Amino acid sequence: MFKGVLFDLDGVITDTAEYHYQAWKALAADIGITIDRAFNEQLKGVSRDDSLERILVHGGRADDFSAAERSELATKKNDHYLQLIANVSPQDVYPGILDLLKALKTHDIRISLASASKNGPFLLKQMALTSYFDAIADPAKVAHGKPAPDIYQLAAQEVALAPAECIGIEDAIAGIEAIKASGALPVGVGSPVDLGTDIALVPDTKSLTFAFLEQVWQN
Ligand code: B16
Ligand code: MG
Repeated sequence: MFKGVLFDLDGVITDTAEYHYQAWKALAADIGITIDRAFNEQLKGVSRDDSLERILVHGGRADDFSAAERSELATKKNDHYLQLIANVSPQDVYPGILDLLKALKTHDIRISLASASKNGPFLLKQMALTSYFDAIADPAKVAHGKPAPDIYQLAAQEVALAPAECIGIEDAIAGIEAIKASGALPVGVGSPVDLGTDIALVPDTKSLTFAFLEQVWQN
């Protein structure tokens, strides 16, 4: 039986992936770059600085900004994002997630957050979910962002488990790659087109039940 579940946040626990997209789209438009939802798939799970780099490369402007200007752009995006998430509440928790957290607690499974977002602790608090988490891995402490395994390794370590004893749940391809590289067992929320055909998938969080995770672990 698995001993821990390592949760991504944006796109798994709540729909903040949409707010990230809106904030990046507006920021990109300010500097003459157009991004669409297909391109946005490449930003999901990717750190703030790495997301900006991908947008600048996409718009052919990778050499146009100094480090200080990039930092300003990233701050501007985050300020906008913070406005968009200011009113996030327990009602914004995705269907099935609260029941899953409760079931994991009942079965003494450790719960750890493996989000790339520096806003993760704020969001858990807004959704009244903080007390369910035994640990929150701090993305500022890891050398490499997703798709590197670092944040999943740290999330497992923070609950005194090896990744191989854990299931990781993700909505983004960068995150699925990170889980695989860490040695944890991936479960994807999304489509085979976006996340691949070689892992367990659910179309949405309603299907993320404790029984489903047990079944995935046994297969
Ligand atoms: P922040 P996750 C990721 O969160 C988001 O998917 C990604 O879009 C975002 O750029 C990244 O967090 C950093 O977030 O700017 O708030 O620090 O999916 O790993 O929970
Ligand atoms: Mg995500």
